[in-house]
Amino acid sequence: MKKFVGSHMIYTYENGWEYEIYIKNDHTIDYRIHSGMVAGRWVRDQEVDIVKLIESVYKVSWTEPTGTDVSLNFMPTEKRMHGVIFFPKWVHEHPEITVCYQNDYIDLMKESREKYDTYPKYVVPEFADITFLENSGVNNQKTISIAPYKGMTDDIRAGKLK
Ligand code: FER
Repeated sequence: MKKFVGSHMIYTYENGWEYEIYIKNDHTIDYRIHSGMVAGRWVRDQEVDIVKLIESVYKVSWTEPTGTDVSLNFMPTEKRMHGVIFFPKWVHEHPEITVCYQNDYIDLMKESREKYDTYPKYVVPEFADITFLENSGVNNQKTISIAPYKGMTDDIRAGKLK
């Protein structure tokens, strides 16, 4: 796990959705969503389960306050990952409610998951190419500290956002 913790990655799913994740420590992630159904959503200090499956293959799994479940398998040496996202019906129907800095809207997420429908879930299983990979250390508060904007991932890849 030592090598994986601290990883800051950007990846593009085969459906075109672009995501960014920072493995903050062995049980916490920060992330930003740059394109796709919930583009603009960003989250810090999400509790997750992280395991090393075999050499260079890591699994990150968690459930969101929205009720969305996520399980991601990273293969950094191959620059590939595979993710499965299990969206409650309501997130698929009202994605805009979840597009925010979630840390400031936890109560709204919890109210919405009770108010709207959960089933049937919308399952999105996709491979992705990792387009940026860097280790920014453990518990770095600066790695993911501002809202996503158009062109941000290009700036990160160009080293302009340090
Ligand atoms: C990812 C897929 C989904 C990811 C986060 C999510 C950080 C979260 C989705 C949601 O809460 O809506 O690859 O990486």
